Amino acid sequence: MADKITIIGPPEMGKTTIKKVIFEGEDPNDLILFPLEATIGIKYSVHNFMNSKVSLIDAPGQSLPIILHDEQKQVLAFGDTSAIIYVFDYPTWISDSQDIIDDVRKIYEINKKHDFNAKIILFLHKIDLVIKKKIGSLLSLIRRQIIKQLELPDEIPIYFTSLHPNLIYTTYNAISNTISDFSENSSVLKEKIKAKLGNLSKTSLFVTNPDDYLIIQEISSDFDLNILYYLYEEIYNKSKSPEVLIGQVSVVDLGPKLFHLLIERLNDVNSDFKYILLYSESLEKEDMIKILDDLKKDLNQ
Ligand SMILES: Nc1nc2c(ncn2[C@@H]2O[C@H](COP(=O)(O)OP(=O)(O)O)[C@@H](O)[C@H]2O)c(=O)[nH]1
Ligand SMILES: [Mg+2]
Repeated sequence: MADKITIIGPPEMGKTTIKKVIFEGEDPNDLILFPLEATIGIKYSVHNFMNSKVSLIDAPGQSLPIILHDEQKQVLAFGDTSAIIYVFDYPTWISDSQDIIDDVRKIYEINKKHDFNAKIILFLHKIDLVIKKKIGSLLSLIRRQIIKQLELPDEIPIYFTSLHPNLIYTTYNAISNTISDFSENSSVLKEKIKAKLGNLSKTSLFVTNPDDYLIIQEISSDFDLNILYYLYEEIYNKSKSPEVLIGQVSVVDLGPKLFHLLIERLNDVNSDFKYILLYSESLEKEDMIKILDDLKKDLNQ
């Protein structure tokens, strides 16, 4: 059975572009140069993604107010969905944050009222438009603002996304995290990685799939989020030719900080995965090798 995901939000936020790039393999550069026509009518499509079948609903922005007020349309758009992804962009958050908050609250109420039991997930999109120097701290601040203004009883996951080539992993990561909650293989790996990272410091682990999508990202609790966005760029470049680096710890210079990096193959353990990348500011080479060794052994059992 396909997992049904609804992508919704105001017009011009990037919903259809996300769908085209992530699920239909279109080149994001082409779509930024030649933007898509506005979506007219609710669009249904079915895709294969990470061993899951995903059925997508791309709702046109113009229809959002109608859906939010019409019960029948709500059942069409949100009934049986595993997840509702609400997309809004950075410029709109800056200029019209109250409208965004009102929409999300409304979706939350609808989901409760009809017992749809969908996960509500927020994508703050186009973060390439954020001034790069401040990106990490600014996004942490925005996350706190959103949570505070929403005043909801449950915490809603917020992902910061972009289709800019250097940041495209943010979008793959957000989508695959949403979907991997339904995919058994990657949730097992995610739990194992989480357990490994539990007591480590300033360390992060990433896993890619055979299509070079970043499908798992786990970071230790003290990891500097400012660095995360530089790391995406780094991973994007490394993933083009990782073979030379496999199995040996190298040093990566990320602005003010130096990291140790270890890449290992993971497709010998499970063909859903390709590489695992371990970045650490604190670990020694031997420890890094041991961590990935243990993790692979653990997965082999
Ligand atoms: N800067 C920037 N522009 C984007 C990004 N994603 C989409 N866009 C642009 O946003 C505009 C609206 O995109 P579209 O997918 O049609 O929006 P929709 O109405 O929400 O479906 C287009 O001009 C896209 O090229 C992004 O990550 N960064
Ligand atoms: Mg659209």
